[in-house]
Amino acid sequence: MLEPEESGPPTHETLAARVAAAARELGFARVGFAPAAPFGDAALRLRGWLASGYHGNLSYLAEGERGDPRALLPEARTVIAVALFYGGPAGPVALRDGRDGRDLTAIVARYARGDDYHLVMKQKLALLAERCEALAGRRLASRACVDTAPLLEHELARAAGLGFSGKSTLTIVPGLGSYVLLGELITELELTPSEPVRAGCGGCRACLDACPTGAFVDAHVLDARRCISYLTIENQGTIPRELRSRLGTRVFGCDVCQEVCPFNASSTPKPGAPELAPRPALATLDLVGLLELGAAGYRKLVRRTALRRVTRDTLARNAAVALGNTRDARAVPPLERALGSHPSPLVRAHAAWALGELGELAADARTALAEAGASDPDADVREEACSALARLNNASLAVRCPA
Ligand code: B12
Ligand code: SF4
Ligand code: SF4
Repeated sequence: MLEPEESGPPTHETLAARVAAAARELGFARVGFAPAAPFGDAALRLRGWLASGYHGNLSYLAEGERGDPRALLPEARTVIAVALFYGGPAGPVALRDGRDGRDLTAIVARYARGDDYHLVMKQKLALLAERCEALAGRRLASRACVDTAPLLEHELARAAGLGFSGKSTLTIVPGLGSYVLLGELITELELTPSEPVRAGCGGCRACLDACPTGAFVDAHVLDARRCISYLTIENQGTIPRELRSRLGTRVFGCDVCQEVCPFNASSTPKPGAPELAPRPALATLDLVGLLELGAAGYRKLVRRTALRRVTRDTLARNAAVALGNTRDARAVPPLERALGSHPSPLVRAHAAWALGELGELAADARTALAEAGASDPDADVREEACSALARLNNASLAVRCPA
């Protein structure tokens, strides 16, 4: 039997203050409350965005009623929106920009270097739900959401006063920046709504100009199909050729639009979630090791991390592209091995492209490319190998693909 913490029912405001304190104790850097009501404009904007095709293969974004939390919990009165900070102190690897490809280390986006935030967030939200019940002195219908539930999380964060929508489309929390992950506890508990944040980007447009793939159609509008996060994680097939060189050595996600954001520039220590702190294995991941990762190594690497979302072949495909972007001769032998013997045609095709990208450094790989161009069982691999060979030979062919 649950007991209230004091006799006499607390006001919605007192309860809100107590819930906020409980959330902070659980490690959330910020918490806010929004009435569980439809969003209106935001749902309309989402429909326009989908109609433009910017979502690519993310068809789940068109499913469900993302603009009303009550579609997920009919009894809902309040959405408790929370932010988990993961920016933490960043070492040289964490800050390095891979576009110049200075070594053979892969870049994994910051949010994915520690434990999988879905697991961390869900666990903390479950504890928060228990604390809410203890504070209310009764059972409460509630639903914990992070990322995967059909909800516009930026809108909820804004409505609950956590932050504002940056031109990067990301939620920026004043005093914390954008290196936060969002979660929600939809509850039947009535809590006084939080004040919205009155701030914005002003005249800044650093993220729009810095994006390596030119993924922003406009301020606040992203073409997901061009975003490196989409290309390296959501897209399990071929990475469009014209975008590959823009990936640098990023193999899982991208942080450029956050690295340049002035709201992330402060070095004041912030209340980060220890579970999201970088694991050494992910902060300094070797590209050759990733290309040649075996089944057991893959399981060990991705266990309880966000990398679980992608297959071993997708990681190897990304590693092949990244090796092609290193401009480093040490990338040639592993790429040649992958071209000759990787079981996945997707990986072989991207390895062929990468050898072509290495130019003169990969001169010794001409024979391997010609062989693949002539006899690989997969038509895409043959095509990529011939195209890479033509680039290596600069059209004056020493070794040719068959006509
Ligand atoms: C699909 C998705 C992606 C897609 C598309 C991203 C996008 N911007 O739409 C891809 C795979 C590209 C992606 C990438 C990343 N993602 Co993501 N993603 C999502 C997801 C699941 C849905 C987002 C969505 O609904 N997109 C559809 C578009 C239309 O919605 P929207 O961006 O919210 O657009 C609104 C605004 O732009 C606004 N708007 C439009 N015009 C205007 C004009 C003005 C003036 C204003 C104020 C607003 C405004 O209206 C739209 C509707 O409300 C959310 C989780 C969730 N359930 O919400 C996480 C989420 C947004 N992702 C997250 C993260 C961390 C990332 C990455 C940083 C990961 C990485 N390091 O690689 C990148 C960042 C890229 C970027 N600049 O957005 C976090 C963001 C945390 C934060 N601080 O904001 C979220 C919230 C997940 C989470 N639970 O924490 N993501
Ligand atoms: S995450 Fe990278 S690729 Fe995606 S919008 Fe931001 S800067 Fe561009
Ligand atoms: S970089 Fe500038 S424009 Fe982009 S989100 Fe940050 S403040 Fe806004």
